[in-house]
Amino acid sequence: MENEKLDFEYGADQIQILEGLEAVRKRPGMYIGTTASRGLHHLVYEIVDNAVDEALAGFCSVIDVTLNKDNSVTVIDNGRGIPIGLNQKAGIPAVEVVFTILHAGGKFGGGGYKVSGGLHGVGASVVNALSDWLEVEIFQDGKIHRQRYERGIVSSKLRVVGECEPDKTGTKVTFLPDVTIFQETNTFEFDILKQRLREMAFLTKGLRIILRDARDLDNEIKREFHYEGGIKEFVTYLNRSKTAIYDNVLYFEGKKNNIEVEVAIQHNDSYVESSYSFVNNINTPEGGTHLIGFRNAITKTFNDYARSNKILKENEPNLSGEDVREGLTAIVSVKIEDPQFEGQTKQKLGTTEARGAVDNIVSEQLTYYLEQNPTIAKIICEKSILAQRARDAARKARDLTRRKTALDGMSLPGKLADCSDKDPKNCEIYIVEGDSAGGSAKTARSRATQAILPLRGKILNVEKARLDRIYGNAEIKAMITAFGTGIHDDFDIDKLRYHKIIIMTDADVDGAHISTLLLTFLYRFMPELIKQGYVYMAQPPLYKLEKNKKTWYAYSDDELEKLLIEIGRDQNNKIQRYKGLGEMDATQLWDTTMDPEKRVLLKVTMNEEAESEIDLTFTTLMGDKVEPRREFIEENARFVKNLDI
Ligand code: 28F
Repeated sequence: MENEKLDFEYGADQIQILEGLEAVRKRPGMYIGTTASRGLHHLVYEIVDNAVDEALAGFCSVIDVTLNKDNSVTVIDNGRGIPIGLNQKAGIPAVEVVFTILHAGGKFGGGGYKVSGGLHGVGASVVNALSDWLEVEIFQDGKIHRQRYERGIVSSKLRVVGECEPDKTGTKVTFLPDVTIFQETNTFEFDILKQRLREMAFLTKGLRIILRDARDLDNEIKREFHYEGGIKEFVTYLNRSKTAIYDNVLYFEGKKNNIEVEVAIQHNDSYVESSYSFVNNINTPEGGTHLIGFRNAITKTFNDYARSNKILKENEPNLSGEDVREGLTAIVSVKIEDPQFEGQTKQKLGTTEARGAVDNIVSEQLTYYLEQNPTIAKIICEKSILAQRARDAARKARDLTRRKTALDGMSLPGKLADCSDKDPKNCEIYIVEGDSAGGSAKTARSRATQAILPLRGKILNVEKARLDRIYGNAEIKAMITAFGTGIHDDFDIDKLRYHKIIIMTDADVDGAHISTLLLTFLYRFMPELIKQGYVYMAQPPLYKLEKNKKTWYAYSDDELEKLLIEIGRDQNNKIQRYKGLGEMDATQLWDTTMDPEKRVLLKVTMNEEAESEIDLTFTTLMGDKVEPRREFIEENARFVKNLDI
């Protein structure tokens, strides 16, 4: 930013302020985490967050988000409209403060106005700084007020540009992300925004959020999220492809020490816990004090209830936290002024008071609820006791394997063909479907760096099995020992023996199913492997094409079409459709799928911005309800193509 320009538009006082935004452009990562896809989408959340704050303050009921053809985004709310009057301290209109001064909400705001605030809590000025241009329109007193900024600098003053209905109020913001900042990608993904906006709607009961994709003018897509029941409906939604073991969703709310607490829970017949915690509408994947308070409360309350109602006999040990949480789906949402975050990623709530607040509110209201609903209380206690017994059996099974491995000195699974290199960075392991494909892969592989672990048939669906069965399963045991990381409390990513875990299955429906089973296992039991980018999918070809003794491979139907156009569609073209890996010999398998020089690997990633959605994807695909699965597959048509159904 040249000073000349600044001096022209502003007095000297403002120069320092503008340097604030220049810092954002110099180091965008400091403010939005990353300039990759995630950071790009974060811009939208920042603007929406401000509108959500206006909803939480009780003045806004609808937020409308539109993806425009020129790749800009428009967000409109029907709140009071950002104040346009002069801000005394800064000497510029309040709206300009919001868009041009870093941390505007906290510094210049009326204290405690901002509640939601994005992951980094930085607000609209950061979005402005990282946009090629941004326009804000405010509807107030029958007039439309507009201001425009370019790369964070005011390019046209706040002025009235037209009239609106006299009682219409609200704010409209349109911005175009700066491609010089978002170099990796500047295209918004509807599905990513959809997931986070749905989550925001669940977390703010009554608020209507509309998302439109207007980039294809002939086919505008519109989704609307509106939940009168808030997080209660969130739990129903998360459990929709599971079988709940009682009808009600338990809901507790209250305020203590200026902390607003909302909790919703329901158990299902599965064996996994799906709890999500939020602070000021932001997911806290690492939990923190609010989640600890919640867990304390339910463990204590269920034990008390089970004891005093003689469901748990005197000589029986207490239920553990894990026991009462088996099959639990829960949302814990707190709203705190100025929350403190800890941990490496600053995603763990540290505020001590939150623990007591949640514990108190949940203990008190859950105790009352159980007394009023003995049938439900009994169902939960009985499930917890079954969980306790299974956990006991699992522990014994694990101890046994531990002792065994200690005796034979950490023996690797017999079916594993390990690689000779011992530096995990260089090593990869192929998890291969079926013994015959496993055989070809063993012949084909590069022995130094590629290990092969063949699995027989379909592996256990961990969504439907208790821990004792999971730990007793041969295929799962083989993977755990091969990876070297251990599991559960013993999990240690530094002990990972391969930095690429490659799932290689047939390119058909069965193969897709096996891949999903494997991913489900990894996601539930070793999520760090996925989060840290160690998990990949191999891409075997679908077709082999031969002409004049030359060979080509095609990895999709589209690619086959292109290839046929390229080399000509002749009589003597021989096209072979591969039904499975087993149809390829070792050389072919190496050439098409395993040769690091030529192969295409898909890295498995997850949209951590909406973690609850990932959970849902797995339970929907792996659960036993047919209807939600069909709906899911229809909704995710792209995925279907990959699945080749
Ligand atoms: C499309 C994005 O940003 N909506 C917003 C408001 C309303 C107020 C406000 C916002 C007050 C002191 C800063 C109005 N009237 N949508 C939005 N709607 N910000 S952002 O106030 C901003 C702060 O300094 C508002 C009375 N109080 C607050």
